[in-house]
Amino acid sequence: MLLLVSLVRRSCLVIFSVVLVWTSPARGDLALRYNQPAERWVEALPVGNGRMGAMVFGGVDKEHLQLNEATLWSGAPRDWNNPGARDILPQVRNAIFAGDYVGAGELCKKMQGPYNESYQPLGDLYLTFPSNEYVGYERKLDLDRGVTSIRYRQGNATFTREIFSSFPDQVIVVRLSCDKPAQLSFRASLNSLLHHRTEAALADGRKAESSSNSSVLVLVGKCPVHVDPSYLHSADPIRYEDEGEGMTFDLRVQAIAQGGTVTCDGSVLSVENADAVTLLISAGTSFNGYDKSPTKQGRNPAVEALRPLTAAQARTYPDLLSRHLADYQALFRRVDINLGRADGASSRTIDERLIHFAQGEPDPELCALLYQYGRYLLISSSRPGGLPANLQGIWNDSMRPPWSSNWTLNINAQMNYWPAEVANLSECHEPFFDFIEELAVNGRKTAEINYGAHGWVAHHNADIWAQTAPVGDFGGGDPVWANWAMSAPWLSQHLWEHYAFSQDKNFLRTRAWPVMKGAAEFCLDWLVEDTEGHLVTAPSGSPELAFNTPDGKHASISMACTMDMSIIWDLFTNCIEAASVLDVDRPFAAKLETARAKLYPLKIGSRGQLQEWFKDFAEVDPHHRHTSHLFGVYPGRQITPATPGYFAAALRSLELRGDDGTGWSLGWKINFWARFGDGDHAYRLVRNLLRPVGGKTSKSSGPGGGVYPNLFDAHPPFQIDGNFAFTAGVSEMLLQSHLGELHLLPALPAAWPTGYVSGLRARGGFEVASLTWKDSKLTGVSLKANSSGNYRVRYGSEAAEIKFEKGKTISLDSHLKPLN
Ligand code: FUC
Repeated sequence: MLLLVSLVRRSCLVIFSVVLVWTSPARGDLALRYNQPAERWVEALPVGNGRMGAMVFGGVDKEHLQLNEATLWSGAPRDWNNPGARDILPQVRNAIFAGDYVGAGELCKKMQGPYNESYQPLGDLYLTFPSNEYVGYERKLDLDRGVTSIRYRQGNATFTREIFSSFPDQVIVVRLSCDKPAQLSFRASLNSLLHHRTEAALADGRKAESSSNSSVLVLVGKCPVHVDPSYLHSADPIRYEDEGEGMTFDLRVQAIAQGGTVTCDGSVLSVENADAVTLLISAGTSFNGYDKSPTKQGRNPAVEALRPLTAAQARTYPDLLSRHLADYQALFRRVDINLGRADGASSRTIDERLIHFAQGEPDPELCALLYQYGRYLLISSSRPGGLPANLQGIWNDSMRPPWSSNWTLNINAQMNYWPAEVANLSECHEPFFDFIEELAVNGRKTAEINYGAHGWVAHHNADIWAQTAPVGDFGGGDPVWANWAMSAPWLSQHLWEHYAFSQDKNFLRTRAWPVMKGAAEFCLDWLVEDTEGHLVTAPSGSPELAFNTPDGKHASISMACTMDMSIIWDLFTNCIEAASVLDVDRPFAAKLETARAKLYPLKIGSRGQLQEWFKDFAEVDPHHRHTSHLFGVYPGRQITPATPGYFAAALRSLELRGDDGTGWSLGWKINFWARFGDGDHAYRLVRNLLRPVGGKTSKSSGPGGGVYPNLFDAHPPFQIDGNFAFTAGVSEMLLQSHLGELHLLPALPAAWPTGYVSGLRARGGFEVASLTWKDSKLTGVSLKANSSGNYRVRYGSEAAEIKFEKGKTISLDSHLKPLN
């Protein structure tokens, strides 16, 4: 019991004094450590600046950096809309209303467009050294510095490599050094899976005439004009047009040596007897925007690569490093988290820790590490001015990556951004807003051409060209996923959430509202009345799950799936609130209120579960990875303790689905259990998500997802959304703010009895200056508000109105003493 309780009982307005400057306790050990080089890609360590990424393997005689550039994609803008869809839509609806769900699905195929394009791997840098004999090997990724490093000894010399991807300088930096002089000799070469050639260049970019004055190795290449998705079995999945369309690129590596010599013959860059070497890796592509041909209207990739390289050449290594640290730590150090300690655990390598944790040994620091790794990955894969993190963030070594490494919009792309606001990386959310605005432009055409509807629509998949039509190659995609049309309202939630956390009305007015309103306009046109006067979506599918039809068949398309209804409820509710905050479009908001009241209602099924479809159909796969019908629990706010019947039914649905699933599915379930206030059940999913998958020393210990040795989330295969959902989920266990109040420690598991967190953000414009707990009880909290006013703060079943002052940190500590 806390004094907070008695404050509520006296129902007085409490004005807390402004005190407490939060001094962060020493930051925990935030490194992923290994005592051997990576053999496989999922053992290598990622660095990234939002645009340029590298997977660092750390081999002693052969270092390998697998490189990426976020804008390198196959294809070009094209017309994917399907004018024929307009005539099919009424036929689909007739079939659905007649109960012919299989027939409706078949008809849906006729509304599809082409498949989306694929994210492409840039290339590989190899460094070959004379000797593979070593002792004292250590490889690590230091999350607090955003630097990966390798250290080993050969004879009496200690060699060190430090690698980071700099956002301020837009290059990847590799520093090789040794504690003895003239010991660094190696050969560097570049390769790429894409069509390419290499050449030598001078430091100023001109082509080198002789090897002796060249210090830059250049690889120029071209992407295919089309790459089929990995799941498509086709005769000709990768198509190039050598003289025609296809993105071009330029990758260059420059060696700057202290002592020794540097030469480049056009295929190998050689360094001999140097004391230390800085390699600068730069890349540019001809990408010039989602709506521009990368050949006819493209940028000059050589210019794009040379600009940052020229600027970086003029800086010393310490300068490059300190600029990187200043930029990176300004974001990363905003959140500090400690979930407790277990003796000895953190001194082990990650591979060992995963195994011990899976065997039941406590390792709360591993949970905190994975939490911060999610933040590291977001900072490294999503920066203002760039593209949003795709299915693999920015790290991909394949020309046909899983699901094209695209933006899959029925859960995955949104999930990538769940931690952005709460885990205090709001800026990293920005590329997603830009992308959503592009989809809104293209989606307006798709809505009009395909469906004769206002507003904007997007479907299951998007690519760098902001593809908005349903994919499937005009009939080849399964409508269970391909025809899902609810991306626009779900994506709009992200802009609203940015406002909710930041209280930035200018953003709400100028950027969020047009996107939200356009999505709502589409929904108003897309909804039709059923025979009882309810508004339903038709066609409608619950991603990506089929149901058993009353006549014993499998189908996926019907009407008013719960997810559709909850997403639209969410959008309309957010729009109504936005119109009120901005005092705009009141008649439109009134229309939305009327429509919201008529939405097909949520239903409770025969097993006490929240119905997934408009009828109580049985799932073809009762343990399916998607839990779409629970959108209203998370990330929505329709199903809460204020709707106890639906809340209980949703919880029952989650129990029926079980505790397994793909990586991202496990991550979503952490968030659900947090919202259900069950910290121990959320922790069970935390444990499942940390299952070791497919390492050299670790075998998959479950049927579903987990993490690889480099802590990349395993769908499997690697998919980054599970990493981000983990960070969001743990945040949600410690702080919630979706119900118009700040809820402290809403789902603390018994496994984390003592800990603290600082830097989490909450809707309403709050930031946690500190939150501490001991013996599973809240022991201290101080909060900072970005506006003045009263706000409710809850701990357990008790709540108090707190008066906040703009910009001031309010400590509640003195009011949290146990009463007895
Ligand atoms: C959807 C999911 C898959 C995977 C893919 C990228 O199709 O059902 O599990 O996450 O997206």
